[in-house]
Amino acid sequence: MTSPVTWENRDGIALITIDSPPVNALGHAVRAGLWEAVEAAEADPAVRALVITAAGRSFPAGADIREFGKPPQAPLLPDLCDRIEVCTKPVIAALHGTALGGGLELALAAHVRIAHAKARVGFPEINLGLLPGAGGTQRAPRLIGAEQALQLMTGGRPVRAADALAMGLLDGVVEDGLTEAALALAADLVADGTAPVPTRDRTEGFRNPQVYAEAIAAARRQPHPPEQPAATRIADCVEAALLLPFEAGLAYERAAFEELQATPAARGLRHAFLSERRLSKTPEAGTEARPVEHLGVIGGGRTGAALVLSALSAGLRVTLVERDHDALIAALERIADIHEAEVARGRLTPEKRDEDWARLAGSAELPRLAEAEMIVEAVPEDLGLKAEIFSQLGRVARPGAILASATAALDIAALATAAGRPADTLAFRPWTEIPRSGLVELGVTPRTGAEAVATATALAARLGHRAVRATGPLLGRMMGAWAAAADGLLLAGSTPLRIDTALRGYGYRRGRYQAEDLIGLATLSGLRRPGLADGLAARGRTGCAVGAGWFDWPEGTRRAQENDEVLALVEAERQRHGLPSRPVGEEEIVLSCLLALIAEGTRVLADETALRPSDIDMALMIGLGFPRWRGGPMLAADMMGLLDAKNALAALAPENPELWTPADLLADLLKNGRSFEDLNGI
Ligand code: 3H9
Repeated sequence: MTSPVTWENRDGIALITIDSPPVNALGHAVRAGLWEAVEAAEADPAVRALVITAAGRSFPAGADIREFGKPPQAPLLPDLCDRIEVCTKPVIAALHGTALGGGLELALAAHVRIAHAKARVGFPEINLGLLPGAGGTQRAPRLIGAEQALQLMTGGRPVRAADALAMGLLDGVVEDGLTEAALALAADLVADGTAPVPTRDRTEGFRNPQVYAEAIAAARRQPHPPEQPAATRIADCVEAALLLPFEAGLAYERAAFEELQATPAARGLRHAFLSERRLSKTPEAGTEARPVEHLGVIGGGRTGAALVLSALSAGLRVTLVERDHDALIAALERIADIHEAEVARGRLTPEKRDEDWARLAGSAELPRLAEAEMIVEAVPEDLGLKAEIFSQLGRVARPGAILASATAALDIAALATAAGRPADTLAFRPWTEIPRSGLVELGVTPRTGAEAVATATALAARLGHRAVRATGPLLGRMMGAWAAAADGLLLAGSTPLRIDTALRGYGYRRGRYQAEDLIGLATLSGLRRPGLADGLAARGRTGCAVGAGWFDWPEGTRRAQENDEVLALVEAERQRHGLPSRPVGEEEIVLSCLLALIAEGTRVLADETALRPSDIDMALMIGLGFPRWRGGPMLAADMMGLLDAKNALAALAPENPELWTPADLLADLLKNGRSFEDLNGI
């Protein structure tokens, strides 16, 4: 097998090139190749200095995340960095693209660093629940002190090359000709004859120990949310850089890295990173999208208005169609109000608002959509109404226009038939329940064409959303199960407040009752518990976000009476069903809601609604606010152990078999010793 690392002698300088697309991650083959290249170049008497560079879009963007959790293979990255640092000939790192994490650590182990002006460097490990584990916590503070090192490592955001140069992390920045500049620098160093100082022996960052110690203390005082378990250990390691000899500091960092790597949060965050990228690996990936510059939206309610706004914001022309003149005026006013509120908050300039508004047209006539390249229908969930709209669209839309429905629940195949354009019809459902959630569910039928999926995926990305491909309602089903479990706990004796508090304690962005108003509560509950649904629906929309005010959310209002009203309703339901009230603990709340998601997840997989478990996890993380650091319900099932999950579900099944019985897939996985993770592919 050819190595992803090659080197050549360029006038006495070894030019070492890493070539491992897409981002030159420091996987085993790259590490082994680099080690060999450094050994060979150092041993070669014709070589006076070394330049490490990378082909393609970037200097290494970090360690290879896909290797984490697997047995490590030598040479390990920290050892490779040490090897580079002790090289007896000067080593220059030439950085471009995104030199992140282990990539930056590799550069820090070199003796000199030069970067392209457009390069960005940083330590994003904290976003994976980790800390820089290849010497970064020991070398960076030696160059730039504790305050800036901590900012880079606990903030996780990369900085521009110019900023890195200003702080002393880099030694030079060039606008052009990076490799030539690095080779020239190497030649100068050789000519100069003075041996470069390895980073381990640099002390600029330790100049003021008191300032250094204050920065550590300040970092320790910061609140550390559970999704960032590494923050305190980063402060410990940066402190160790000052207090311990270099080798001991490295050992301290290594132990902290390994400890963090084994935490469930690191596993969850790693899973989230990979799952997010896996979303785009669909059967239609690689198909060219049709251009969409003009979007038609039918229905200016909550979903429709949100779509119009995000499409305008992305620079598209939009035609909004409503059923009549009055409805159109109301919808346009709704959009204008949101625009004005954005301007008042300073999130939109008046000029941009005017530009957006100029690209918006409104009409009460469907034929006005004849020029639109994609049309999204977002009217209420009524199959008859939607089928009528799609049949009209089949007649008026231009050939090749993508016809989409924002339906969360209905049969898209029936709409495709009504339109008479099955290859161009699909569901395009933006999930707007969580503000700025950024998820679009694409519902495809066996007859949906690849170009339609590619076009809808591209539009979702342009609107700033991730697209999850499904063959039917995915998130709606998952949320229905989650809500039904919570409603069951309500009837068993809990309260909206206790349930929401427990769910938020687990890490959900919102509780079940914060996320829904009473109508939503009734609708979702109606999937499984008509009694409660009817009771709540009869009261109508008496209060917004039942539990919201309890948490002092800005958009919520605390109206004790409304909550009392809900409690009274629940009590009446309890009595009607002859259910005793019992204490329900936080753990039970969290576990029940999770198990309901797991059970529904097995069904969603078994009937092939979702492509893979990690798509379900991602949909829940983005769309429902499931805690990212817990990795989603299907990973949670793997972590809890599938046998335990199956037994816990079996214990609940008699209460509501429809909700708690998993698909046979769960038993099959158990029988074959497999996990949900095994179904994710690469
Ligand atoms: C670390 O370094 C630990 C060390 O301190 C200590 C070790 C001992 N590994 O995001 P994109 C893939 S921890 C493997 O779509 P973009 C990604 O999966 C690491 N693969 O592109 C995707 O693959 P595919 C610290 C990686 O332009 C492709 O590259 N580093 C890695 O929007 C394109 O990715 C980080 O946390 C990786 N490290 O963004 C950086 N990185 O084509 C994580 C990317 O098969 N990476 N891939 O779907 C990023 O932030 C972004 O990917 C980056 C590019 C900004 C680089």
